[in-house]
Amino acid sequence: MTLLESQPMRRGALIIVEGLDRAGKSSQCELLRDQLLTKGHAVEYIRFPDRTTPIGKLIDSYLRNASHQDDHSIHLLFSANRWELAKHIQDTVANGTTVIVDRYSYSGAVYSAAKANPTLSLEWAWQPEVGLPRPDICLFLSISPEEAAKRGGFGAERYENETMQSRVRQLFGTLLDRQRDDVCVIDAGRTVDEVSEEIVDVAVKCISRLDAIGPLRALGPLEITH
Ligand code: FDM
Ligand code: MG
Repeated sequence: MTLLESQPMRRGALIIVEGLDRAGKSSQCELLRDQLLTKGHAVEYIRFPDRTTPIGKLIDSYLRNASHQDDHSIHLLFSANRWELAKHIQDTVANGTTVIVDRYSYSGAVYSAAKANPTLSLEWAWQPEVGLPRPDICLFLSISPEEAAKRGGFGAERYENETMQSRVRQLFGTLLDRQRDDVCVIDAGRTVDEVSEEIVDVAVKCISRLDAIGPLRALGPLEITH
């Protein structure tokens, strides 16, 4: 038996980082990537929306308030922006690389549902996510409104206002409750190093559990809790 036959390739993990604006997602994703690389893991870091694709450019223009879109239409574009990378994520993970993703379906469903459009419920918003690669773990960076306020004012993009942010906070709670198995809530109100240490620890444990999880799974429909 050759070495290759005796040691089948282990897949990478799909690790999602979610949270409200100013929770420190992007900095923590970069720290996690660097730490995993140092530990010898192959890692790729992806952010959604991916503003570089043709669909991503439409999203970018919408977020900068440079264009208008119907709520359902922009919602489906955000989802399409994930679908256009789905195969790449599957292949990358299958080739042994861990993929860290900054925002995913949870942001997708929650931000759209937070608009309180009567024909755009959380359930409606989740539907186009069904079948996308399912995260092995979703790290939710939790931050209080007080701590968020301390971290400076809002930016100039769409959704960066108090009304949206408080609805987003509430809906994240609802959604994460329904996806409990895959979610790990991280107190992001601590120092960057403290938060990073916990995130790396959870990520490493997730990677070591991959054999038990088996192949990459697909996102299912929202669980009905009422
Ligand atoms: N956002 C992000 C959505 O509304 N739907 C989505 O599917 C995703 C991935 O886009 F306000 C929102 C969340 C945020 C904005 O994200 C841009 P960043 O991470 O703040 O750049
Ligand atoms: Mg932002």
